[in-house]
Amino acid sequence: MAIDTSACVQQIRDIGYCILRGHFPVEAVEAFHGAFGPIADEYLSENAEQPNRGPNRHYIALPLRPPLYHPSFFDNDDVHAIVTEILGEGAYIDQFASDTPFKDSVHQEIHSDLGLLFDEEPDLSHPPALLAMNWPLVDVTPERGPFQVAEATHRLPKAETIERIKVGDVPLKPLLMDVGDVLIRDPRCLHRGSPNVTDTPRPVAVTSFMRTWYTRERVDAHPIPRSVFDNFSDRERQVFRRFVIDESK
Ligand SMILES: O=C(O)CCC(=O)C(=O)O
Repeated sequence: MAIDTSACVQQIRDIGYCILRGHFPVEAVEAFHGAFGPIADEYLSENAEQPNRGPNRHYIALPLRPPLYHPSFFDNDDVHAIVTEILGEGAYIDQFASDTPFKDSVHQEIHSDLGLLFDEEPDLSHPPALLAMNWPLVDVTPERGPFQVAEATHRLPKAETIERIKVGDVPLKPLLMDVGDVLIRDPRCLHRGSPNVTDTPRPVAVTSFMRTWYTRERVDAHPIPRSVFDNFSDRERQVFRRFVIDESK
């Protein structure tokens, strides 16, 4: 189905996010999910007792190789159009990872995924320096710990708005998504992960598009195998240009 990318851009500006429904091929996302299982198992064999996103919730950096990598995720005309209209030409990716609440995860604190651009003006309202893109590897039901978002909070004073959310002045909306759906969001839009009460882990893929001038320390990114990078389109080479290349693979 054709996407009205200008409408998506407007939605991100107005409410902080948009969802492209049924946008990524289901088979590609299912193949990603199949490869994610063993990676998560290996990660958990060492880290299960040290959850890094709250109880039974893990952020796991991922290697960019098929089938975790698929061109429909990163060489996507609509995603590219939306990102470019908001962040300008030359936006690049600095992150490829996953967020997974497992059984018995709990509500996270309400938060933004981004520090301040200008410490001296914490409440300065400005356009986004980066956009996050998430796509679920399983259908996200109310029981599987949906991402909850407080719409239109991305340009409001953070501390005060978190208090308003806590007292129920601003609602938190659970985003129910199916495999193939794609969330593009301003990471300042206040949100939290909710509890997964099922035996089915709920991984979502995580990537971030950055304005050309914006950088942050990343210690978790896996180098991209040379053989994978060499098969990228020109646009993918451009977007992954700041990743380290592993020349041995
Ligand atoms: O995946 C989720 O439900 C939310 C994850 C999140 O916001 C975080 O860990 O910072």
